[in-house]
Amino acid sequence: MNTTNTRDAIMMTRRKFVAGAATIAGSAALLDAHGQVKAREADKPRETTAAVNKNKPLMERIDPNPAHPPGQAGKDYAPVITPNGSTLPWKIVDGVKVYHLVAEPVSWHEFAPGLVANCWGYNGSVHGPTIEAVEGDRVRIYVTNRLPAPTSVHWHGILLPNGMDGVAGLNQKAIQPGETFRYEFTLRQHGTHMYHSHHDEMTQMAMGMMGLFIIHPRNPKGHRPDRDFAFMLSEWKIEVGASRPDPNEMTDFNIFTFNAKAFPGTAPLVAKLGDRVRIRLSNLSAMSHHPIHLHGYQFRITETDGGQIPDSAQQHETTALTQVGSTRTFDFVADEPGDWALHCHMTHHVMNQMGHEFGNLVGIQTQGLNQKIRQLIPGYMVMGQDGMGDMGEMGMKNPRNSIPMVGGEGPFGYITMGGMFTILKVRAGITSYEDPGWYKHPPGTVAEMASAEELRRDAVELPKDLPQAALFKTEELWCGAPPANSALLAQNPVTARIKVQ
Ligand SMILES: [Cu+2]
Repeated sequence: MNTTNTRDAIMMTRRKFVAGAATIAGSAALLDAHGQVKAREADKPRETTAAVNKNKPLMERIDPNPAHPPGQAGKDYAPVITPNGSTLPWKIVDGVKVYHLVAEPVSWHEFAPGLVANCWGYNGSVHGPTIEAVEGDRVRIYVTNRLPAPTSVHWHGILLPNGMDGVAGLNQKAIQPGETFRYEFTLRQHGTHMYHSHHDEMTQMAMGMMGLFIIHPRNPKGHRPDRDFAFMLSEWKIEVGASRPDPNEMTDFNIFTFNAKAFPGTAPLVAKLGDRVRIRLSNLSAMSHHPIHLHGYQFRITETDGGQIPDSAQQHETTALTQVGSTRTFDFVADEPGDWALHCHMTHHVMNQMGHEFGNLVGIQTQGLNQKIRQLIPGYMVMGQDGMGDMGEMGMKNPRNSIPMVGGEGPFGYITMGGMFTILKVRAGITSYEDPGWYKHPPGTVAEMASAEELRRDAVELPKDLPQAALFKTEELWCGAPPANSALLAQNPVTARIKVQ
């Protein structure tokens, strides 16, 4: 399409629009019913555009919302970061940003070291790459179907003509295997949005078919973020040892992910001290809402996928509840250095596969139980008597293709978290955003075991019946040597009695 002609067409449309609006406003004034007036006004641009577009071939029809020149990274916006993910490349053809998504099976997506599965995604990744654009951009997105099943793509939360909305059967034909469809629209909003399959959603979304769609403002108000992180939250059922997610699961999910990764597979978020940080959360889980909690900071939720929240209405929070099918964006200044947890506060969402199917043994004294059960089940291992925190670090051999309930090594021992968990690393004096390693705390700023002298000084009375857990922590139950740095064992006189049962 010739640029000059387009501009003329747009100008013509605007004139007609203004004229049409005046006519409608005039007739609207005669109407009593406010609702009718509103309905008429909502119809205006479409009627006007329809008139302009009448008898024009499809490719020459104009959008009611004229496009701006394509927004440029660095000039018009600071690119968003998708931890553990990527941004979909595009090219510009005649002023239109052209993208190409390929819906396809993705072999052996790794959720965390030790757990891989055959999923479905886009362009070889699970979830699909992030689509990034600028308000006012005209976008043309080709979708090629390499799946063994029909599919379609819905642009979730994005304002667009009805025929581009992507609900197979309702707004378009399903894209059959081997076919390529074209979606094209002008972005009339900015914010954090999503895309996902809208054909056999239950199956296709459970297999991973979703991604982020970030639209930057054309004329941003205030400061741009220095670090702009975007997450897709999702949940999966992958039976221990299975090689595919189970789309039929309705309630009992066992893998919870940030950008399709479970801790310790999640990348840390690195910021320099003083950076303005934005975190965008979007949730396309099958069934769960996720209250995502950031340690060490207060923040303001600045927008949802329904738009910007006026300054006066922004609440200060430490947790952003992101319900299914929606997004939440929050901003803060990273002014406190350290390694800060960022995680879902549903406690079962910060665990991995193997926390689900055990009897409750908390509080049960289990000494000798291994031997008895092993007479019936060779290799049986008792676990859970002190909670599940030890499970990851026991060093037990996991079943094939599975990850322990929790876990990753931290600077002070095992981090008893899994699933939707990652770490915001705020550092002074860093020159790159590479993982800076663990935070080095200034001396005297780490919680540690109280000394006898301190307890005496502050007259802290200890209960008489302190747990003697070390009595029961035999080598066998620790599945190897007891942890050398256990404060309990180091302090407890029963250390010498630890033995193999
Ligand atoms: Cu959650």
